[in-house]
Amino acid sequence: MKLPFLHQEVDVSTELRESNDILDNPDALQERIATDGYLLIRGLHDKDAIFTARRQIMEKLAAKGMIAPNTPLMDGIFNPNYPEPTSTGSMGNKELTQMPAFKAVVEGEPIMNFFKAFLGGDARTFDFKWLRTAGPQSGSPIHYDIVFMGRGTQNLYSCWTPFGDVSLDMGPIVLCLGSNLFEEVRATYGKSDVDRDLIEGHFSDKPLEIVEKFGGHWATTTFSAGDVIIFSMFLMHASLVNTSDKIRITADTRYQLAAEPIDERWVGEKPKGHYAWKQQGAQIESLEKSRQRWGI
Ligand SMILES: O=C(O)CCC(=O)C(=O)O
Repeated sequence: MKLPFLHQEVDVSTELRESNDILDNPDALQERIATDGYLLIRGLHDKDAIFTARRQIMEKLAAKGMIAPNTPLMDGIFNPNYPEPTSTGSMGNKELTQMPAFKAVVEGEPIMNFFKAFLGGDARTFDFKWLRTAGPQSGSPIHYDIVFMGRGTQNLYSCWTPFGDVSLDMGPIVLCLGSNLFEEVRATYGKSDVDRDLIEGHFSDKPLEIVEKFGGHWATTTFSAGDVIIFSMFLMHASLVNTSDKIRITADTRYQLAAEPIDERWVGEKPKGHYAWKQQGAQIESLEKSRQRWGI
């Protein structure tokens, strides 16, 4: 199906393989993520837990004026008169990410127990949480996560959690299947660190270029409240353009073995975060120049 993706119309498959049938088999899960690069789990979370958090997030957004007046709060319809992009201030915003109802999902038993079994030991999550309030016309760029959080173990996973149903027009996450096996990309871009190298962070502005040049194909699915998708640090992904009038509320959070080294930028009471990348005065190398330097 052709879907709007950054500034292109892209053929995106709308089917992803579910892994619910192998949930109690960590070896099979490990084998699958090594092959596919992701695990889609339907209904991992209790819907009530998701909707409780959703309501509280929506209340905060409504108090800021982001929800269209006289519309049902839980629909999350964006107020077109809101003066700023919807994503402003949501990522890592403690007012939202420290809410007990939010933490009850992203640090709750279903996900922590999943990672304990999957990783074969006690798991922990980064203290910093990326909560996204992605409004109309938003979409995230194409990247590997490793370039943003690769200073600890590489046995690290992202989990994308929708706080509500996400239809195709709400800009769901989109994965480049096969990109976990792009050896030359892994060996160059995949060894970067945005704070050290001051690169753009994303790998391309053109989803079609990726598949033409490196192979793979783009895929997404619709999500229901309670579903999660877990993926490796080396799976290229982005999000589609949100062409609806709603705010897409999702979190992406990170999990690893508690005993392994952790990227210090994302831990503690006040995680340091990106201390150089895109900070004032930072000279960011252009995408074109980075790609030339990497020879890809
Ligand atoms: O939700 C999005 O828009 C992008 C998510 C993402 O980049 C991630 O989960 O690492």
